Amino acid sequence: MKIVGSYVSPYVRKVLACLHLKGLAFEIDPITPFYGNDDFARLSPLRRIPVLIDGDLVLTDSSVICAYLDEAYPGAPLLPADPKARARARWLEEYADTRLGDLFIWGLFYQKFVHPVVWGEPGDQARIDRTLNRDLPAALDYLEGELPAEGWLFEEFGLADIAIATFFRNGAYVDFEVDASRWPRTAAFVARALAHEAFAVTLPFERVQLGTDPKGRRQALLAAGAPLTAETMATREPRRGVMAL
Ligand SMILES: N[C@@H](CCC(=O)N[C@@H](CS)C(=O)NCC(=O)O)C(=O)O
Repeated sequence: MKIVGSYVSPYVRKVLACLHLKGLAFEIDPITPFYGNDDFARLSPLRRIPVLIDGDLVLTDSSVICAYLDEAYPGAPLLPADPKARARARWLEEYADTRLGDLFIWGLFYQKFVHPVVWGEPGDQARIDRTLNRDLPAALDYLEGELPAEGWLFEEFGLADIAIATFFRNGAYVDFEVDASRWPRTAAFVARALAHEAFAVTLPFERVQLGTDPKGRRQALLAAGAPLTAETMATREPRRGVMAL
């Protein structure tokens, strides 16, 4: 099985955590989506990461990938068994992918980190302010009412926990911390979930990915033990994405 996409992407991290829970081995081509070549564009029509390649099957979109993994590799289920609980888990996954993705990635991480690095110009400060002052607090109010005081959303640690927690690591990369006095459950849940082994195993590779320049990155990741593919779909020059940015 192959994964295409940077260790630092929250959607890639989500898929890697699910692969870890399932005990599935994989190789990874950890590219940033804006630096994908024509082969990447053919595999991922929206030029987004993650991409999963399993034999002759190519999937793009973390939710589709995780659903496939759960159906094709039934050990260690990612969703609870009860239909109502499953539906609620899917909703929380969808909420995280869409709303938390919009806030943490496009509102903060992209503006504060990716945009300056990739395009060499500052991100949208008005959007950062709106995210921090208005939209993210509203999302945290919602999560505070949904997340458990202890343990996980459902009996076992699974997809819904992963889908939510992954975004907070990108938040931390741009200095966002949950205010524990205002959102105590959320702050404790995020700390607990991100400390889970499924997230801990890829953290060293994230640090390498963030701490090295593109020229030395593959070598540094290999030296750290990352299971890299032999070939990469990375290019030197960035290209604008297919979607809004
Ligand atoms: N719904 C998709 C979202 C994936 C996504 O937005 N990935 C980002 C990286 S974190 C990306 O590839 N962005 C490039 C772009 O949109 O041009 C999923 O769940 O996989």
